[in-house]
Amino acid sequence: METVTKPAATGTSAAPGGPIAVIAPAQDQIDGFHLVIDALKLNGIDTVFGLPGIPITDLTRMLQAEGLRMISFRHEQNAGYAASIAGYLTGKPGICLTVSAPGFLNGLTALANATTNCFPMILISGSSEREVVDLQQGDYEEMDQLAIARTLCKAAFRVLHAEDIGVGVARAIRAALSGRPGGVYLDLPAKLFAQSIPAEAGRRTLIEVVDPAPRQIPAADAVKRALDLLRGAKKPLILLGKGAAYARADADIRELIEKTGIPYLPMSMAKGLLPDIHAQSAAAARSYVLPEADVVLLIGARLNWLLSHGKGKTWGGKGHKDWGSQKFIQVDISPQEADSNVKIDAPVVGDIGSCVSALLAGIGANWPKPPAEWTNAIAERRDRNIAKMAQTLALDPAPMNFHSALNVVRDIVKSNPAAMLVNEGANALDFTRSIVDMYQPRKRIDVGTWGVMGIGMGFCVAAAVVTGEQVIAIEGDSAFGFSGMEVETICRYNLPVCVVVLNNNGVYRGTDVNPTGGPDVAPTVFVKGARYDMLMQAFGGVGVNATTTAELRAAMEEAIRSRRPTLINAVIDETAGTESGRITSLNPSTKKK
Ligand code: FYN
Ligand code: ADP
Repeated sequence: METVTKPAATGTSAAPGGPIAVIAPAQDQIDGFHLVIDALKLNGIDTVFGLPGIPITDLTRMLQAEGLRMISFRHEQNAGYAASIAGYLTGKPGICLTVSAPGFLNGLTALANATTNCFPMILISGSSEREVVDLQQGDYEEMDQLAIARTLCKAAFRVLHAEDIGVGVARAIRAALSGRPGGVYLDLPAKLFAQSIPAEAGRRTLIEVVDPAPRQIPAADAVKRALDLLRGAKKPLILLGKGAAYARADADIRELIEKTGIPYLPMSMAKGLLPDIHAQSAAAARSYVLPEADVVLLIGARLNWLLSHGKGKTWGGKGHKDWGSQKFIQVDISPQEADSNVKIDAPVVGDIGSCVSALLAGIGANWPKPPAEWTNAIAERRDRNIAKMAQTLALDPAPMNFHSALNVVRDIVKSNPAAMLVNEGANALDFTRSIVDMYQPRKRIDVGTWGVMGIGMGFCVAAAVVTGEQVIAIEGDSAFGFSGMEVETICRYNLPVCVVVLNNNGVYRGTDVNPTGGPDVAPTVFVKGARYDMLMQAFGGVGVNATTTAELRAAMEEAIRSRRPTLINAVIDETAGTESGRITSLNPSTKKK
């Protein structure tokens, strides 16, 4: 196929201030720009998150000109987080488009986080020409991005020739979605965009990926082994992870839980798969059910740090490394996940939809309910915890603390169950997770497996763009700072986002002092009485300073009624909160606090 490497004057031209005119290649030719765009469109991609600059600015213009939503951010990391959660929420790979080298690196954190969380995402970055990079001749933003990306994501590809763009995009989509979803890097050197090839031949090189996430049917004997173990359990427990939420097998998962009568524990992003107020939820008896359960069915949840690696005191083990007496059944699409930390007695490998329907088929009608001693003991512990929390929530101290402020959020989410909830911070995260009940699947999106700070505003933009739903973001004041500038992006696209910054003047809280007595504040302390609400006003959004629960409630209700970009600076008692929230123990210290 004859490739025109000399740029055939494709691209854009702009009289200053005039509309951008996209110069399409000669009628019978198609250029790299449009092959990339057509390949994405052919595969149902309608939105790209990114940040214009060399060598992709024209591509961002052409994407918009060709009818895709090109959502531009102020920092690539936020565009990457947006793409990753868009992938989780839509089941289609989220696309993040960046410039080369520093832009690519800024997007890389989000790509690695997507891979860690099993979110399908493709980071597409422009890059320097191969021959210059390989000779390290100091090109503009020279970097071997493919080699670097490979270490941090599920797969990485580079396209050098226009006729390979179709295959490149197809490979990236299939890698991001098939099996365990994850992050993929697609490297597009600058010269590729201006290449043009005969249009008809070019279009024939494009691939519409067929069945990118093929069902993976579990082996019948694996299902039987799992059911035999579960049937014999005296204290069975079902643990739902975000893999179960991602799998979109909501009805089957609910039927499995309700038909068996087995108590369940949702991990943070699985909250809402069944309403948190469900009678079989053991969320409020967590530290009772984990060590007590005798058979645990993990559905799309890994026995990683969030589950104390399946061992230690959390699971009734004597010492830190001692296993408890549980037997584990693990439903996961990744065959390598089983035995990652402790023995899995019944691995069920396949996609969760197929696995749960196979388990349901095996359960049939007369499945023996768990012994009442077990379910009553859980109910007793849960009700005690709920009563204790209700007492605390009923208090309305001045200034507000996490409980009183989040009691307002709890009511607002209850009356707006379809709203998306974005959540990050330390105390702001841990208190919200246990205080704010969720009622629908895939509504709570948070820091996930890495406990990463900075997902906030990127997640807000993506959630609003791909769901159209109202978005409520509960942010610690430190966490908000990582992506705060994107409130301009939220205003620019006039997105229905209500951000609540729980402002206690610092990282964790605002009470640390400089032990030397010197002028510098302590490392964890911020400007006292900062007004984050004024940041939103700066870009035409609504900013409210709330010092009482009544002001907070009124501001949130107005934000949701108006669907206007809103930031509420909720002034929290600076002594409220603990170091690192509920994971203080992860801080190394010579003597345990
Ligand atoms: C939970 N609980 C409740 C409720 N829900 N009580 C009453 N009502 C309700 N609705 C109880 C629950 O039974 C626990 O009490 C307690 O509240 C805490 O529950 P949680 O939060 O689910 O469980 P826990 O023990 O904190 O779980 C450990 C963890 C979690 C590591 C999974 O802390 C977590 O996900 N942390 C993420 C931390 C993170 O990533 N931070 C960002 C980085 S911070 P008991 O059963 O009595 O124990 C940077 O520095
Ligand atoms: P959590 O943090 O909520 O406990 P994790 O992210 O640790 O959840 O675990 C998610 C697990 O779900 C991963 O091991 C992943 O392989 C698995 N998973 C994701 N999607 C699917 C799916 N469609 N079918 C089966 N397993 C899945």
